[in-house]
Amino acid sequence: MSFTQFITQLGAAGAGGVSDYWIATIGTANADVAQSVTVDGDDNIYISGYTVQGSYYAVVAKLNTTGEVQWANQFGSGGNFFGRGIDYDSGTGDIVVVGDTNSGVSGGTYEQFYTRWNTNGTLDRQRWKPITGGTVGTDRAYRVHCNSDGTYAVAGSNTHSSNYGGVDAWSQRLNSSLNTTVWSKTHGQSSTRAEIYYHVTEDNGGNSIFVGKIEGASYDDMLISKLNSSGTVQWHVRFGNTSADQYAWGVVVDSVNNIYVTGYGGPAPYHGIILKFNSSGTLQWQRKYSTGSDTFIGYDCAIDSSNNIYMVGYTAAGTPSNDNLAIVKVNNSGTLQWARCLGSNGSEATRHSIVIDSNDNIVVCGVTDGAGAGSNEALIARLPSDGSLTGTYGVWTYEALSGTLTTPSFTDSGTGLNDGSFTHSIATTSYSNTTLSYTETVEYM
Ligand SMILES: [Ca+2]
Ligand SMILES: [Ca+2]
Ligand SMILES: [Ca+2]
Repeated sequence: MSFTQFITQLGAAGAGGVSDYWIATIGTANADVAQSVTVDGDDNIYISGYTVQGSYYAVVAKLNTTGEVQWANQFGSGGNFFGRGIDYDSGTGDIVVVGDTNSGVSGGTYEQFYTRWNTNGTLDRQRWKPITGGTVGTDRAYRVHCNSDGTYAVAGSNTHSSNYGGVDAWSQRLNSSLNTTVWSKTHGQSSTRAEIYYHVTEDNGGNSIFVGKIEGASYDDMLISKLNSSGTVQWHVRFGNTSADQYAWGVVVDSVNNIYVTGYGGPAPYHGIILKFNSSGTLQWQRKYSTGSDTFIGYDCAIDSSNNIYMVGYTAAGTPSNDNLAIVKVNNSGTLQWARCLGSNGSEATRHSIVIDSNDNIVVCGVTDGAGAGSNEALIARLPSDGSLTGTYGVWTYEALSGTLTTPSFTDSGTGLNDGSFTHSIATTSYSNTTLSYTETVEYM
């Protein structure tokens, strides 16, 4: 299989005749989706996601700082592979990608897989979690974080019969060889209600911070959990209200271990949510970003060297008047710095991911069906952190977004969670891995 890349440059060309800022699409005539983005020590960009070529295949790709693909791999065989979380391991200099697959799983359900890649695109190791007794459940791996001690934290969910009922939030650490669990925990209410961890990061004390959702009697709330390096729960917070759903999809910490959580909530039209907690789980401030009668959905977040927080998501506000990627920047005190909207005539609605590189540039990824080779395309953009370079570039409009940042009144209503061990084995696998060829078109605006 081969794919096509288009790069649209923003602003004036730099020393090498190319711009530091750009919007790129990568994909085939079928659906191609980017799920998560990270950067290495040289600010090269790596994305994980998937492509639909009959079955779903995981895709891992590297782009340089001017947006050109360096390599791309299609991973998987014998079933569907959803590439989801990606993170750069500064200890080994490798890239870790996790997701889930139904390959080799009876009953059409899903198990987690874990992979590690050298920065030159060589697959270093591939593992998966086979079924280990009990019922065949559906397990998901949404995000991975490479910890400072060389272990890997994975955020996900499981429906294993040894859990507390229904879907449970699943926290775990894998060892540095990706072949055994350091610890693995399931977190659930004593009911069939659903709990899920969508994201994980690490604070400066080696603790893991997991965020996601917890189902209530009528509505869902945001779930934020701190576990120490041994997997002992330090605290859980259930944040929201009883009149609408709230979900947490992004988490970062600052240099003094404050925790920032992003997501979205209802009632419709939905709005973005940004919360700040201290390291004890005590709320410092809470914000709601609304685009009026237009939906705003917040997902991932990132933090720059000045402790500004960037929330990425999508909104129906702005031009073109359909779903467009959106970024909201607030400072450490929760004051709005700017909001921007990046869109084409197609839809940019997906679970976007964001990272800030070593020069405080913004890198986002997601999807578009308004540009590129056809159907959905993976979307990657590198943008300046000062919000400049707004304008029209080919099919793209990058512009100021006029929304309001207010203070909502979400509260912690207590989680009632049980925390138990969820032991499982990890097996070596040999799924197919194919290096992809591509053609590149660069548009200078
Ligand atoms: Ca496509
Ligand atoms: Ca449950
Ligand atoms: Ca759009």
